Amino acid sequence: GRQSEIDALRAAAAKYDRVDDHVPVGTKYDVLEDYQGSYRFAPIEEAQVSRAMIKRYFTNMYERAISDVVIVGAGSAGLSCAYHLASRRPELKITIIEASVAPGGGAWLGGQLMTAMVIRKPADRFLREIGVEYEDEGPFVVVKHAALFTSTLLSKVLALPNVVLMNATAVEDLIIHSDFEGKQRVAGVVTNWTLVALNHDTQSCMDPNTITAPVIISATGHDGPMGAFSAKRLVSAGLLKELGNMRGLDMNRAEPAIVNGTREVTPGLILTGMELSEHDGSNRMGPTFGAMIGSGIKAAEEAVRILDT
Ligand code: AHZ
Repeated sequence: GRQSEIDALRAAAAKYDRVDDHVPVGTKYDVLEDYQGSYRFAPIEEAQVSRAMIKRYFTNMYERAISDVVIVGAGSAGLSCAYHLASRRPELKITIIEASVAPGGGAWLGGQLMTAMVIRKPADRFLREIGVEYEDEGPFVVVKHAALFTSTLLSKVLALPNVVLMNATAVEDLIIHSDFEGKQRVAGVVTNWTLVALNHDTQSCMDPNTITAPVIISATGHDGPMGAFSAKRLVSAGLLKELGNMRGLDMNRAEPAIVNGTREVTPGLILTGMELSEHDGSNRMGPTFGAMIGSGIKAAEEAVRILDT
């Protein structure tokens, strides 16, 4: 009857996330998907667009100020870790902080700006899990474009309801607490919008923000303008004597060293991906990505072990 018609119209109107009082509840939107020149959109107010974004962004910031796991860096290792952890533990609040506007790190290309991506077995199992096609070359597989791997993985990670990704946001420092015996533990990260972080030398102090979590997983890559962030901070904070520094390229040594070495390097902080090579002084592998997947999965399992004990 009339009441169910009104309810249906209300439900339709609610989808537009209205600014209160502007569009009367029950308005039947005159939309038309027509590509012959009569295409008509549902009406909108500019403030509705602002509020739709602001409300969600700041709700995320508010809720994720206390997270279960923070992953720093959304490259191939960080994203593999996020997928493995978030898909298996839906109750965990997993927050990914990525300094760049574009998540994905170095995994948009294979090597030397070429497109194909090589992944050594047995890490090909992960490709089947996320549904990325490849060519089998015996000991390794080849994905036709690294962007196919990265975009698929990214879309799977972002579709998981327990994951929040804050990109264009840099981790500027670690929160380090001491217990009554003086034993130190990484207890969170200090964040700022990347454009603010880039301007610390040109502006007076622009203070950062914080996120606390029982487990921080750092996946910021090897040394570079931003890379190896947490490993370097452990040194300057006095928690690590010196960096091992990434060694020369040796694919057969590098990949197992990174996967098997992935661990909680200091209480509360797990290192994964190429950041670990700077901490441990292990070799680089160049453009072969199986170790980033394996290390990300190992980091996820380490996080579960810490959270469950
Ligand atoms: O933007 C960085 C990138 O997306 C991000 N990042 C770095 N510092 C950050 C900070 N706060 C927030 N302070 C930060 N985000 O971390 C991401 C690192 O991704 P990556 O692709 O550089 O590292 P990865 O370890 O995931 O993958 C390494 C891939 C490599 S390098 C290599 C070699 O040189 O031989 N071989 C492989 C497979």
